[in-house]
Amino acid sequence: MTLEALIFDVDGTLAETEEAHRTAFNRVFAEAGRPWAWSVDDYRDLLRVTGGQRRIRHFLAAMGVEASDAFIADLHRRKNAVYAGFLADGAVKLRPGVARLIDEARGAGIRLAVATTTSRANLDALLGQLLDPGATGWFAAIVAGEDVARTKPDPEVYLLTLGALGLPARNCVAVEDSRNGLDAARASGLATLVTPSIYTAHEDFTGAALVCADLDHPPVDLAMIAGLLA
Ligand code: XBP
Ligand code: MG
Repeated sequence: MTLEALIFDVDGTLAETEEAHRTAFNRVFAEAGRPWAWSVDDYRDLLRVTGGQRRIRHFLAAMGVEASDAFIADLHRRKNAVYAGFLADGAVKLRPGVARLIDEARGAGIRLAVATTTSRANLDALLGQLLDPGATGWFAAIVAGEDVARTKPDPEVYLLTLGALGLPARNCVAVEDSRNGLDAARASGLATLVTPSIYTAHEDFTGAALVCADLDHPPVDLAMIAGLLA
C-alpha cells in the first residue's frame, strides 16, 4: 500500500511537552490561591485523562471540590498562557528525528497532519516556535482538542483527520507516544508507530506497528514507515 500521509500526535510525540504543561498547571493553581500541586507521579496518573480541562475537572471531582465549567475553563486558559511563555522561552525542544522526518515527508510530497488532544493555541505556538513561523501551513489537516466531543482513546480525532485529508487509513501512518493515542489511532484503522515519552515509557504498546525509542533511534525514514502498511 502506498504511503500518502503521516499523522502526528503532539504532546509527547513532537516534543516532550508534559513537564511544561504540569509546571504551568501548578503555577496557575498557586496564583489562584489554591493548595493544589501535581507531582510527577500525580501527573503520570492524571495523564490517563486526556485534555487539560477534563484533567482539571477529574482531579477536582476526585478531591470533592465543586467547580463550575467557567472556573475550570478560566484556569485552563491561564495555564495555556503560561505554557505559551515557556515555549517562547525555549523550554521545550522537538524530539530527536522529528524535524528530519517532517523535512523528508515535505520533500517527498507525503502529506502531514496533526491529531491531538491539546488546544489549538498550544499547537500553533509549538509549531511556530519549534519548527518554523509558517509551519502550521505545512499540515494538510489539523484536528485539535476543541474539535472533538470525545478525546483519545476514542478514535474521533483520527477519524476527523482522515476525513479532512480525504484518505483511507490504509494509506496513512500515525505517530504516537501513549497507549491512549495508540488505541485511538488503531481504532480508526491506522498503523501506528510509537515513540514512548518520559510519561508513557511504562505503558504497554502491544498492537503498535513499530515501537522506537525516538525517530532517530533507530533512524526512522519514509521507506521504513511505508513498510508498516499492509
Ligand atoms: C495530550 C493531552 C493534553 C496535554 C495538555 O494528549 O492530554 O491535555 O496534556 O494540553 P495527546 P491541553 O498527546 O494524546 O493528544 O491543556 O491543551 O489539553
Ligand atoms: Mg501524546
